[in-house]
Amino acid sequence: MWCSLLGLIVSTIVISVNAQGCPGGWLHHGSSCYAFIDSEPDGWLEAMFFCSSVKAKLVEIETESENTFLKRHLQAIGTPHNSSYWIGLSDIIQEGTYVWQTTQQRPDFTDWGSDEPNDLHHNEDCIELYQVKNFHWNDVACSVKSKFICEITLDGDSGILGK
Ligand SMILES: [Ca+2]
Ligand SMILES: [Ca+2]
Ligand SMILES: [Ca+2]
Repeated sequence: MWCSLLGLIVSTIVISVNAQGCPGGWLHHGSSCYAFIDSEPDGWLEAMFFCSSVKAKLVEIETESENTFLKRHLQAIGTPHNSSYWIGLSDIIQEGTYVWQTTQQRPDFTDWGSDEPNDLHHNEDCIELYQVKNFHWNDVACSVKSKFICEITLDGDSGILGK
């Protein structure tokens, strides 16, 4: 299933780029394009590898504007109760130090849910947007199955669109 999903997305990228410079099916906001992937990989790392395989990254949310855009979209599409979406933030390397995957920078902006991050059972190192918490950020075990969001930055960081 993963192969066919990958093939579908790669072919979509190859055949169409929309007016804002995003691949077909990706949403544009600011200087990035976003794909909301409903398939649930076996964990945060696999979601990250999937985004890499389409020359994107697991979404990294630098600003309130970007965060609001993502949350509004998730609220608008009416995701099922209890659903969640991986983002590219973790404290895998050092407990309590949250860094974005591609830059290893600590976030300037955060949107934690109430009582989060709580590192429940000392086993929550990967971050999701959690429907139960109105898509505020939550740390959870990295092995959990979640949906995820890939981001391509149009300034050329992710490289997909020809710079
Ligand atoms: Ca971003
Ligand atoms: Ca943790
Ligand atoms: Ca938590």
